[in-house]
Amino acid sequence: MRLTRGLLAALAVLLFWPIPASAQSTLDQVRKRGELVCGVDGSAPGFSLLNAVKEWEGLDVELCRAVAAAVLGDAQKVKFVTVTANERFDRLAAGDFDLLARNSTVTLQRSAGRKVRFAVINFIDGQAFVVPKKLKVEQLANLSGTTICLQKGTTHEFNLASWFKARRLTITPAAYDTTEAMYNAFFASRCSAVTADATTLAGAIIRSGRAIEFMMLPGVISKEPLGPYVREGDSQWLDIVRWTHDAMLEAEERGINPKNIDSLKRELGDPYLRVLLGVDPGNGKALGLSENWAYNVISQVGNYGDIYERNVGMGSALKFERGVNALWTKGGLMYPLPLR
Ligand SMILES: N[C@@H](CCC(=O)N[C@@H](CS)C(=O)NCC(=O)O)C(=O)O
Repeated sequence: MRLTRGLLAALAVLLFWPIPASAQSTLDQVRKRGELVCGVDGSAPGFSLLNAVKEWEGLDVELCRAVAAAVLGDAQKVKFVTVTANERFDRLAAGDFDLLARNSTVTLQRSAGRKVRFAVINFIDGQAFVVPKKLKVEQLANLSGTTICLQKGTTHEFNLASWFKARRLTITPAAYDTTEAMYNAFFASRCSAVTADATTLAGAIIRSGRAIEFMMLPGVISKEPLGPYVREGDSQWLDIVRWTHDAMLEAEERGINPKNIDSLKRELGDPYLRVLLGVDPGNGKALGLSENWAYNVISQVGNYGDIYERNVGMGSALKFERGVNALWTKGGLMYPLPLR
C-alpha cells in the first residue's frame, strides 16, 4: 500500500514537472522561436564577418542560412552570435546557440566523450604562418628561437608545440584571448610570426591593408578539417545540419543552382533528383522537415561551388584554389553521401 502511494506520488511529480527548454529537441526550439541562432567567429574573413554594409558573410554564415532555409523555409531567419575560440564548445553545450559554425577543427577529443558532436566537414584548411618580410625568414624551421602569436583555445597551440618539438626546435608561444589581440600583438612586433588557419590568416592580413609588408611561409603544419558542431544527444539535429551541407555539395555535382532550379524542377524525370528536390517524398519525412527542405536550401543559398567561390575562392579577396576542397569528381575530397 505504502509502495503504491509512493508510486502515485512519483507519477504526479513527473506529470506536473515543467519540461525544461533543453529537453525539447533543437528542431522544436528553432521552430518555436522562428529563428536559428548560430554561434560564429565574427572576425574570420571568408568564414564569418559582419561586412562594411553590416551584412553577415562567409562560408560558415551561409551554412547557417542554409540550415535556416531547410528548417524554417527562410534563409534570412538567422541570428548570429559571436563567440571566442576558448568558450565556443561550452557555450554550445550550455544552449547559447543551436549550431556552432566557427571555423572549428574536428578532432577526436573535441567530440568523443564530450557534450558536443561535429556534424560534417565543410572546409579543409591547414595551419600556416605569416612573418614580416623584413625578418627575412624563408622557412618554418627558421622560426626556431622566436616568439609566435596565436589564439588561446585553438588547435594551433598543440600543433605548434608538436611540430617544433618533433624537430628538436624551440619556440615561445604567445597566446591571446581574442583574434584582435593576437593580430594587434603581431602588428606591434611583439612576436616574429602569427599562426592560424591559412585561409583566415590570409584574410586577416589582406584586411589589415598592410599585406605588402608580410608573407606567408610555404607549407602548413597540420590538418584542419573545419565543420559545424551541434549538441550531443540530438541526432535529428545533427542529421539536418549534415544533410543540408551534403545537399549543397550534391547540387554542385549535378549543376543545380538558384537560376536553373525552377525550370529543372518543372520537368524532372530522374527519380534521384525528384527525391532530392522533394517532388517525390521521403527525405523530408526522414529528417522531420518539409519535403521542400533541399529545394529551399539550393534556391535560396546556392550550391557549394558557388558559395566557395564567393567567400574564399576566385570571387573573393582571398582567391584560394579549390584544392582538396574540390568535389571528388574533380580530384578533391568533397563527397556528398547519397541523398535518398
Ligand atoms: N580551426 C582552429 C582555429 C579556429 C580559430 O579560432 N581561429 C581564429 C584565429 S587563430 C580565427 O580564425 N580568427 C579569425 C582570423 O584569424 O582572422 C580551431 O578550431 O581551433
